Amino acid sequence: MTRPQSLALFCKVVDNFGDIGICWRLARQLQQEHGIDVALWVDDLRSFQRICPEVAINADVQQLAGVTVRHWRDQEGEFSASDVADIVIEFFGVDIPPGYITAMAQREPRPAWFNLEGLSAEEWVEGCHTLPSPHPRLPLKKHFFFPGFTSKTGGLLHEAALEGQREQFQSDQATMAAFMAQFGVTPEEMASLKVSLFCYPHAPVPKLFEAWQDGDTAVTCVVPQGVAADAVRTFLGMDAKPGAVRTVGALTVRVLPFVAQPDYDKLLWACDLNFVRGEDSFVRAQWAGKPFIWHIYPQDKDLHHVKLRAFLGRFAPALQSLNAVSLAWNGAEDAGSGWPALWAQFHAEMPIIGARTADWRSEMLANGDMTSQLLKFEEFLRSARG
Ligand code: TRH
Repeated sequence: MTRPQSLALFCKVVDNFGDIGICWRLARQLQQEHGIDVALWVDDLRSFQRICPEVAINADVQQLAGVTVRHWRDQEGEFSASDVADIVIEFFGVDIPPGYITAMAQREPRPAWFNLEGLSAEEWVEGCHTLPSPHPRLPLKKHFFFPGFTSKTGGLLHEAALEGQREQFQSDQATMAAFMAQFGVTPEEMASLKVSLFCYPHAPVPKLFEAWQDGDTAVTCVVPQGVAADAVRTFLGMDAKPGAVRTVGALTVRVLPFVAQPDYDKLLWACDLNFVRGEDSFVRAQWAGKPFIWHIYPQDKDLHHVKLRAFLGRFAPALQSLNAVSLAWNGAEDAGSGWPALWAQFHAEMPIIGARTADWRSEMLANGDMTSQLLKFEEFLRSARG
């Protein structure tokens, strides 16, 4: 039984950076840790460039960190069986080119075909993880693969070297200070409560800013360019460009550039509290081991509130201040004018929340990393086929 040598990963950027953020992380890990020849097909190179500045936005094909990046346009009729990889992954159920699917059916042996789904803490995920879905016409079977928070799901993306890198960075104050200083963060700001802010535009940022500004604790909020742009511009009274900074009361807001993906990890590691969103930054905050607040991607009929509650129920059902701030931040409960009290309770409980986050990280690591789980499942399917 030969091990898979090649893999094609198809990614459509629906919006924002999570789709390409996750696919780029997965592609690099497959290549670097498992020696697989990866072709990453992506339709939006401009978004990709925001998280990976080395991306050339006009290149049809380019090599980046050992991965072949292909600009996915409307390539059709260009595929033969020999173009098909050993493993094919469609991310979030994107429609991969019909010509490629036809070529998959012509290939011997057939490739393993996965639909890599979005992350949710809901219970039904365990029942759907690894379910097959036969093609209606062709001799092909696709399997659903769900990341998740339990041992009955595919786990979370986590690179083998990540823990060591984080521990080294966090144990060295000078390295952390130098990292933050490149964005203008001063020693005085380093000594304050450092908060990174990444959220969708509808988050109640002005309420939180008010609570911080009127509070007793010096807070430095670092916010990458483009995030909560209206609220940040209003607070600053000027354009929210990298380097812009203003202090009002106990709060300093400082705008950073939108950093490359590996630096975003360092930002999370260097801060005392992280506001994150979507899927990928949400997972990275869990690995950072610092208290975090999740702004979930909004969905119709408030389905995201169900998902948020499912996560909080697994992560920290007993931590009241964390639950209250998370629900209010996501509009699942109305905090009204109660933000100063919510923040004060949360701030007081930050040591317990931090300890829980570190325990949670160990629990999540014990589930195994998603990339290895995916390859194990592929191996299982191959051995079952004989
Ligand atoms: O950008 P997002 O809102 O992406 C979302 C979610 O993934 C959502 O589930 C999906 O359905 C939707 O896109 C289409 O948030 P997310 O998932 O955290 O992705 C952000 C990526 O950007 C992540 O890889 C971290 C990276 N990043 C940087 O590289 N530099 C930065 O400065 C920041 C703030 C983020």
